[in-house]
Amino acid sequence: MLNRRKFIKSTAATASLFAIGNKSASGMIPPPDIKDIKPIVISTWDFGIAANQAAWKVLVSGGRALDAVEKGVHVPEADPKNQSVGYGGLPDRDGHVTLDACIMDELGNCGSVAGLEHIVHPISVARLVMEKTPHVMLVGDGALQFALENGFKKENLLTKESEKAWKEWLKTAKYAPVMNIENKLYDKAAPTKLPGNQYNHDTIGMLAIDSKGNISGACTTSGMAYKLHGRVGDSPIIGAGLYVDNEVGGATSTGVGEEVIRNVGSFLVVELMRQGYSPEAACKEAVMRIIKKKPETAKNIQVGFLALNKKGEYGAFAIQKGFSYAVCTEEKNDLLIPGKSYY
Ligand code: SD4
Repeated sequence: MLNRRKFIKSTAATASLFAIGNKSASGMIPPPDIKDIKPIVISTWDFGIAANQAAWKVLVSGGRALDAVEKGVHVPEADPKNQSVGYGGLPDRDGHVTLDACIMDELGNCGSVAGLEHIVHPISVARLVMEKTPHVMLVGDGALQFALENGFKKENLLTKESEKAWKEWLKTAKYAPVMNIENKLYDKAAPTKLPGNQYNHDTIGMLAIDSKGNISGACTTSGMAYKLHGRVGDSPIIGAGLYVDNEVGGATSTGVGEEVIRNVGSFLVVELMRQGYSPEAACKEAVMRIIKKKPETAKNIQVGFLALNKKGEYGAFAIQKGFSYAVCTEEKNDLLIPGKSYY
């Protein structure tokens, strides 16, 4: 039971969170004045810097946030050095590179693919699912068939480096994710020198606001390295790895997808922002749900959330230290910010 002191403290905290949100009597957050709207793009991890630059080109020329996030995440998807997204991603335990991605626009439209093989840009397949079908999600062979029917080229996504790392991992075949390896991975000149079982996971989640004030988001990954064939993480699941509500803002996640799915993480972050939480406070609360439910598990895993509200305010929070995100605006280009963390 709450004692009086704790109650006063939590009431005060709630009040200040509501003050941040500036809600109207109807409970809705009033939209910002159109003249205050400035384009912005944010994304997870170090590789977000290059991805944001590509997205920014679209935003600065008056393009739609949806196009910006698609173009933005194409950068890590096509980069063979990035072993956690798209081409060059680390395979599952059977040697298949299987990709998960989803995209969501300002109208609440969304599309997703999971367990997609042989296609360098799963995000664009997800967008086509959104735009050309009455469905939200296609998986596995069906997603591949749909991609091929729509002109995508079948390619081998397993690079020599990733194959070598997988073969190294097969020697012990021990699935032991090591947290905080994510942001070290990308910059490594010779990543295969890391012991195979140290490859963890890493995802790009991107959120953007365009000059009309509309928000869209994208999330794409090769998922957990050496996962069971058929395993799907949070990244292609709307509400878990990504959620956008144009009245409120957007959120995305990275880290151990199972915990994000269990807590419907990104939807939770957006709903907390709707209630008046700042982006960082909303991300922190979502992280705290994971920690409260499974404190022992949480000690050894990483989950990070990144959020952007309708006013262009952003924030992040992760379980462990080491999470970073990139921000690109008119004033700040390529800024990389360490996310705050519980530990
Ligand atoms: C997954 N959430 O497949 C993804 C992986 C990830 O940072 O985000 N890693 O569970």
